[in-house]
Amino acid sequence: MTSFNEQSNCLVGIMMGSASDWPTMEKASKMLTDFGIAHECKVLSAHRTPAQACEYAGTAESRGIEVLICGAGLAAHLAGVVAAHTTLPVLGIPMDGGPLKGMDALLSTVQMPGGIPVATFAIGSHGAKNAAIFAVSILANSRPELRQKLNEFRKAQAENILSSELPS
Ligand code: RP5
Repeated sequence: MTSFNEQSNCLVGIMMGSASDWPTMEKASKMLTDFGIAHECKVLSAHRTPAQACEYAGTAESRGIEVLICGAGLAAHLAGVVAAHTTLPVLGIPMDGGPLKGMDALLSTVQMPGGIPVATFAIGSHGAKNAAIFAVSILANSRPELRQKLNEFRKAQAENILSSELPS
């Protein structure tokens, strides 16, 4: 069985229920890379590898991780199960796709019973991107250089919008 007992140099753990989630979750990974945040990406399922998913969640804090980002689709229980095994902030991203286009995953992720919170983001790629930015803003609370990078990111984003040109 996989064991998660080595200290990590990563601040963020990205988990996803299936490798098929990677095209979406890659957006979160890329955003963290852009901010220079060390992170690791794992395929671990609440349903199909429950013991390993719980072990990863339960050992994350002691291994040095500060934020967990979880993406899952369909009856998406990963973020909730992970949150049940750690008091680290857990950011949940409902995957799009499937017959219900991600509405099933959205409701499964967001409707946590009181006491075990999951911060739930938009369905799909926008959620993945925003979860990573939100992770940066959490980490920035104790890292002024990251706060500075976030402010620069916002400024560049605004300049990009203001300089948009439409086809004539
Ligand atoms: C969920 O089931 C995964 O997170 C994925 O979004 C969905 C489908 O998984 P695969 O059948 O593609 O492995 O647990």
